[in-house]
Amino acid sequence: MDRIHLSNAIKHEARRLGFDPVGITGPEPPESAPQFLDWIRKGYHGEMLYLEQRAQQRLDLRSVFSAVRSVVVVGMNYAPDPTTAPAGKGRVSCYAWGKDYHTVMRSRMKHLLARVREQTGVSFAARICVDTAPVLERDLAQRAGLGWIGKNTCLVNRNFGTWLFLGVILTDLDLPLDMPQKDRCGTCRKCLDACPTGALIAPRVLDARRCISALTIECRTDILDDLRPSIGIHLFGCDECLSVCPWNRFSRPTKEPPFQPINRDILFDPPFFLNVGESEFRKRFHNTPLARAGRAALARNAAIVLNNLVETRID
Ligand code: B12
Ligand code: SF4
Repeated sequence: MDRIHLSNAIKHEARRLGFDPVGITGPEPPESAPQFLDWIRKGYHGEMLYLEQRAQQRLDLRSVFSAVRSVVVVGMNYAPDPTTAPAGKGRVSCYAWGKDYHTVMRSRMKHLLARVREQTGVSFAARICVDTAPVLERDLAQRAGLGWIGKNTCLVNRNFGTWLFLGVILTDLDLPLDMPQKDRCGTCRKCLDACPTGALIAPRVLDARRCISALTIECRTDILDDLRPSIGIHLFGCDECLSVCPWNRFSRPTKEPPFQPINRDILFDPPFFLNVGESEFRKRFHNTPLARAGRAALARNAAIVLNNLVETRID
């Protein structure tokens, strides 16, 4: 089978499995290597030391998969449906309303590889990455033509806006490459203005030490007093710099069953997270993104949100 037919078969099968957009890029070092190294040097990664420790690997895909010749990048729509959004005084980022995207995407990508091998009869080696390997997924997605890097640092797509999960398959296949898309942010700066903590310190530069997503999900220690009021009602993650993006007007709510809201009765309820015991928390949030942060972090966040609700009298 020639490389064009093989790439068409991969893309066709990927779309059949719910991935859209899909694109292919080469194994060259990331275009944004200088931005990434500068970001680490300035300490913007904060407590996420793994980003610093494995920084060199992020600049060389061969250090992750030595045989790599092409990279297939897939996206999956997780746009929220306002009509099924949980109700309550707190907020949980919509990426965390359903099942953990890491497991959903990984199992679908495994399925994709099995189907392509079976259908084409071509044998090839591959490594799947969904946040699980030191690769710059947004850089690869941008190069593979899935969209452009918005000023909020997220990959933005004309049809799906900001609501895309990304997955990467490193393969030893030599596939035809897709063209990158042009930057369509123009003069807009809505995302920079929307960030409650001023974490987007310049277009495409996020100081994660101030980002509500990093503070409420990754931070295992105390959250500094001066940042607590700006956390507002965010119990877990933050969508402020995503939801204001004008390109979301073209998005459609995801139909993927695993991304439909679960635990809707308590997901936005700060007192629930303050009081819930470990076994109830595990039972409800097993295999969801909230399990990553754990009950203690959610209780800390809930205390901050409850205090903010009292201080600002948000009803
Ligand atoms: C660490 C991490 C975080 C950290 C730091 C985020 C950050 N902006 O650096 C925190 C915890 C804050 C975070 C938050 C979120 N994350 Co996160 N996160 C990651 C992770 C694991 C690594 C990212 C990383 O390497 N950061 C270092 C910075 C410097 O790199 P970067 O974010 O990729 O940014 C690049 C661009 O900005 C680019 N760049 C800068 N200027 C320019 C200019 C040009 C011309 C070009 C081409 C590129 C470019 O250079 C950077 C380096 O390559 C990735 C998975 C992965 N392995 O890539 C997921 C990932 C980026 N996260 C994701 C998501 C969904 C989120 C949240 C939306 C979740 C939420 N709602 O709370 C928020 C979004 C916040 C935001 N504005 O970024 C998705 C993003 C999907 C997308 N469409 O972009 C990813 C890809 C996971 C996935 N597999 O889907 N995340
Ligand atoms: S809100 Fe505006 S500046 Fe930010 S990513 Fe979207 S289009 Fe770009």
